[in-house]
Amino acid sequence: MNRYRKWVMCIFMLVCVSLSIAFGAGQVQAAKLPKLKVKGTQLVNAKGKAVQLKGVSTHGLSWYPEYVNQKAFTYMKKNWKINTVRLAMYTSEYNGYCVGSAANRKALEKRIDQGVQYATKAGMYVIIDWHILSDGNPRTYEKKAAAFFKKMAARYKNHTNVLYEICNEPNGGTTWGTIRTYAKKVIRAIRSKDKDAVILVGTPTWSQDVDLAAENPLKGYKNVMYTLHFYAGTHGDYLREKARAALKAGLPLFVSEFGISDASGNGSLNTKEGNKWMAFLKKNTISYVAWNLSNKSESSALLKSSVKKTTGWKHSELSAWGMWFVKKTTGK
Ligand code: IDC
Repeated sequence: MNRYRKWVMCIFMLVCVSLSIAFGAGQVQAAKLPKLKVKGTQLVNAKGKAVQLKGVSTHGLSWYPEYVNQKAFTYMKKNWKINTVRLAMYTSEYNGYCVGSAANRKALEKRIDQGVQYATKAGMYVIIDWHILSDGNPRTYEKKAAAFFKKMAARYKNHTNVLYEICNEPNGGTTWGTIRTYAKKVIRAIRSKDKDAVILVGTPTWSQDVDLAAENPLKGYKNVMYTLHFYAGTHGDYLREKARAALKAGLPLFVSEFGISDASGNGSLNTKEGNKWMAFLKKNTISYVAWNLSNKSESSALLKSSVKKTTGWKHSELSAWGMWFVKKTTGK
């Protein structure tokens, strides 16, 4: 009898231990993706090994909120083999954060929070993108940006998987000097709450003039990278030359948005130039994020416009761009 009891106790304890390990490990896996940092021009993990993030950007969070859902993120991680989602929050266009009501701002912050939680649960990195566009100068809403990022950094300082992109695409003649001034303010706001999260800084001319940023990069801050955006239908070798020059000067680059349509997000796809870009990114281990997860009737949408599903897409439900991109990430 005594012996029998001992065995029962033993088995009971074994079950408890394995359950807690399984549960604990699950949580660790979700909440604790390896922290990233920047070393030289390269994004690396804690051991200093080069990391290349591969991801998808949402369309505007106000335009296409339905794709911010757990199943979509988990599905893309598993089936598209990507590890990053970018949450594109427009500041000025269509119910943007800086032009809508307080209720709209609250709704956007809630969507970001959901997006971060879904990405975390799916085991993905997540970029919070302050998507300036028609407001070409990031200083237009500088105070709002600093307050926003301070709030986000306080909220997510313990998330090892959150990156901050502080100005999508400065344009309209905004100089690197102006962007640099803006960046210092916003980086300070983030660093007051989070000492080391990776921060992505936009560059002049819709995040193309990385060579100009390389001439006078931000100094005294760690884990800062500079964004390079390209659309292969419009941008070819001359832009890769700028990137090469920037890398040579020691500037860490991150492709937080790209497509193979033309720069309007529409028009025909240039797969030949797209292939050249992918080879370039691979060679230099540069992270990349594809524009955009939606079924909008435009060639830069990853889904066919007839497809209403918000997850579980079959291959045939992807647009030509979606098929091309998923082939790149899966190798199939
Ligand atoms: C485009 C969207 C389009 C939307 C427009 C708003 O694809 O549906 O109507 O913005 O102005 C960028 C921008 C990105 C653009 C995209 C395509 O970061 O917001 O999205 N693009 O034009 N830079 C280069 C191309």
